[in-house]
Amino acid sequence: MTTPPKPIDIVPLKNRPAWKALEEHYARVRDLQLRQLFATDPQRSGTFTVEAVGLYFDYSKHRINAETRNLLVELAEQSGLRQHIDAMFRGDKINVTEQRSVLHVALRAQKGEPFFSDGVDVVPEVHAVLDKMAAFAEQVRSGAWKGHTGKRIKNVISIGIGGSDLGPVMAYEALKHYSQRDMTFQFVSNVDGTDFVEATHGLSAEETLFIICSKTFTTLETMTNGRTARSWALNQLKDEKAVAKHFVAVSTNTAKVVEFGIDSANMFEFWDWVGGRYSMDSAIGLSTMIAIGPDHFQAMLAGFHAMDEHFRTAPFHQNLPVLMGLLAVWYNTFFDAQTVAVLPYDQYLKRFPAYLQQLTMESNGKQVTLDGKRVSYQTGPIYWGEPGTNGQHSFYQLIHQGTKLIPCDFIAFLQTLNPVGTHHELLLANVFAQAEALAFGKTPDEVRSEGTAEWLVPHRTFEGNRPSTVILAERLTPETLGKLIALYEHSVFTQGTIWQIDSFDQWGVELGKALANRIIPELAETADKELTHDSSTNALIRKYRKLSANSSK
Ligand code: G6Q
Repeated sequence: MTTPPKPIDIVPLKNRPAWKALEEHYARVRDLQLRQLFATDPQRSGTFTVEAVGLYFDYSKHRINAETRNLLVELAEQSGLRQHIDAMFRGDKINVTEQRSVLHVALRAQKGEPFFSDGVDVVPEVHAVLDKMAAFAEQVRSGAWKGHTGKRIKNVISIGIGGSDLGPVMAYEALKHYSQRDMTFQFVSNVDGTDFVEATHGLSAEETLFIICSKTFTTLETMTNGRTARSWALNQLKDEKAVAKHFVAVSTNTAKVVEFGIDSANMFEFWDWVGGRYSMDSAIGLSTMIAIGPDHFQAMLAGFHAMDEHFRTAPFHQNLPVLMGLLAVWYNTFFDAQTVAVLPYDQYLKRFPAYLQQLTMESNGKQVTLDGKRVSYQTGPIYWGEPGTNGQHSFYQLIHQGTKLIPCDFIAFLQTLNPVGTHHELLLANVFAQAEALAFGKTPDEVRSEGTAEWLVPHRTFEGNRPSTVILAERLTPETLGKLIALYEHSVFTQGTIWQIDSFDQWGVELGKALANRIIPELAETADKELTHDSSTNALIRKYRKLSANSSK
């Protein structure tokens, strides 16, 4: 593309009246104490809790008052959020730097509900691929799909990286309870050969199906792992024809899939209007569908869709993704909080924070606005986290008593999928207690009243006033998972819209890839060949050459 796209007609962030009002407001409310806010308003919990789409979203333990919320909502309006949402759903090319529509919402559209990209309704294609996935998934699950030697498939290995991996891994772990237990599911992403070797350890190629997931089908890691998988399988099966029964592909690039040796009949398509990190509910989720079955997959899509509709239609002050996004802006941009901790109190969600790291940080880790100007405010916060209660015995110390402000998202389910003794009550008591402890802390006088020696009082005091959201759902189901993911997707969208950045490109991953491609042949060259990097990089390459020369002697 040689000409830049039309400039976006939005007032720069710091010139919006609501922004200016928020700056003044922040100076007045930054020292508000949650203890006091709750003490003076017995209704506070109700005022700052929204129940929608089956989620209970309690944001009362945030350092805000009603005016803060109103100003943040005004900021969203003045940032063109309403128009931007409409533009996304309309299929406008809101991924400005790549000139693409952003239509992951179409992946979960119902039959007959149209979504357009370049004037074409994409929903019939989406459903055609979903049907093809369902037929294939059923064949594999039932054993009707046989491997080259006639044995049924017991092991599925999904090969991909980034957006073509993190979603499927997370979803498999999250929905393991619903998965077909006589099959194994593995995910290989890292170009480190260990990933492949460990995933295939002890497996028989006769019973193994590889799904090569790559939007471009050119990604170094995936192609390398894909080729290794091919050799591994053919080494055991000794017949090129076996590829047809043991390899399928998910991609937008038919030519490259065929070049790799996979029949286009065994390819599941998706489209360039689906961003990698927004693709887990496209054919990239084929492993998820094989694991949990087409009906559960459909239920997950229905969950996504319910949240999409809520985001599209609910007034902003009751709109869960909008509220979540506005709170992220409030802390990140005004309080200068650098991170958000995501703390799911459910072991099945152990990969959820890792998944969200890509979704949030690849989307909003940007330093220029849509028109290429350097931002003069903080953008994307760092997202991180671990499942509860494990984190309590490790990094929570810093959240409670450290010098940094870390807003937390607690996620919990009222019913467990695995009722064992009193485990679930203990789990829930802990999540509720953590949010309470963070918000209200423990004053020096309270510590003293317990008989603590004076010298220990400062160490045992909890300042409190540490903000958190508590998100509750009834049960972890495929549908709930879809809702939770879409909640974060649209929260990211809300933040990106306010900061006026492109949440859908990822130019920041390019430089490292290009430099690695330059270094790959240099590592293999003879020890004395001239290197033209900086002195540090040159020394690292020489160190490798020397060591690999010694080890090959
Ligand atoms: C996500 C990114 C990135 C991408 C991977 C894999 O939004 O675009 O993480 O998903 O680089 O790319 P391929 O699917 O093309 O192999």
